[in-house]
Amino acid sequence: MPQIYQASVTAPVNIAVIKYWGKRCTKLNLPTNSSLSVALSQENLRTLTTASCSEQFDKDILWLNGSEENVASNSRLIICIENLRLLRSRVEKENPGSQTLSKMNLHIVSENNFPTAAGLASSAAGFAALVYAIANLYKLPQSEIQLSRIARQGSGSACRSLFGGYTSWEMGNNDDGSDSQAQQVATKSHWPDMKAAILIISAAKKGVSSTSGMQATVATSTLFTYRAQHIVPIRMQEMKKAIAARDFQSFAELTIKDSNQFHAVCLDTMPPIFYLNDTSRYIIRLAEELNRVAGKYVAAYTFDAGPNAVLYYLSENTQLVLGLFRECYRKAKGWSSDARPCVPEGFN
Ligand code: 2P0
Repeated sequence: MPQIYQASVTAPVNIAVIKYWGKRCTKLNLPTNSSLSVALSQENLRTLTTASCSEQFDKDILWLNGSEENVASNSRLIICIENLRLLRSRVEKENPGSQTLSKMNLHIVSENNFPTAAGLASSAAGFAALVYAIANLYKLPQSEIQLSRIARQGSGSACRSLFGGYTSWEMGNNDDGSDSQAQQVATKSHWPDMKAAILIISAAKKGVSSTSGMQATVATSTLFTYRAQHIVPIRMQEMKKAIAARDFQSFAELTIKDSNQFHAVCLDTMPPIFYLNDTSRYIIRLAEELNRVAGKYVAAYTFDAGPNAVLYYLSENTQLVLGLFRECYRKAKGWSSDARPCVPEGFN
């Protein structure tokens, strides 16, 4: 019976506080601006992936949350696997006695510990876990930074899920993507008081996918061009400084402004893209009112390509922030039946 080789890893969901939106090269997933994210706790949100290979497997197969995916029609998945096989074949060439794992078919089993229908970004954790699991299976010498260039080609935001804590994706300058990679800015333990909560407003699948939404934005929005060239580079520096100094006031202001600008850019796209709904805007007003009454930033909100909110707050304000949002959730109309008031999160 041929041997089965196997490796398992987990990867966290990441939520950007400086948003990635726009590609300068769709083939290599090269972004038009750098971005920065926070990895959420793996207790509540993570992808667990097991990669195995064997001479007895007759084709590559991926099972995603129990259902078989068609690998042959998933070009991004194929690119990731091909890149990893190439690196493994180099290892085999340099170590003539080693097993030729690069020639065997792969079986990949990937599961999220959160409902896929929760409307939360799962492709980032998914591609990060897949790349890392195969890299471990192949015992590749490449660092997480180097592997992030491969995960990036699966899904842009996936490159940031190879790290815990605070991670930047540096857009790079090269046309071949060799310097478009993620790196850790700070560990989770650097800022122990930082907390996050997710407010699941709707589990519905988003109307416009990120990939097609950003292409429409690149083609039609002038605000987008200004943002990418003149605003994000400054915000990236300011956000790194805020994190290094554990300065919640600056962190919150930048997070809120960048979320709102990302949605303004979506609105500036032709035809306009609406990811926020009435409940999202209600949450924005509530957080703004909370901060106004407190006279400082207590809760920082951010929204990705969908209506669900992520709130960042300091542990000293947990009762205040979660109490308010839970209370309002109970009373508010318009929260869909699959909504959950909040899922308090730590960080990975
Ligand atoms: C982000 N988003 O920085 C931004 C904010 C959504 C809004 O990264 O086409 O799923 O696979 O590279 O990574 C979503 O985009 O898109 C995303 P692809 P991806 O998190």
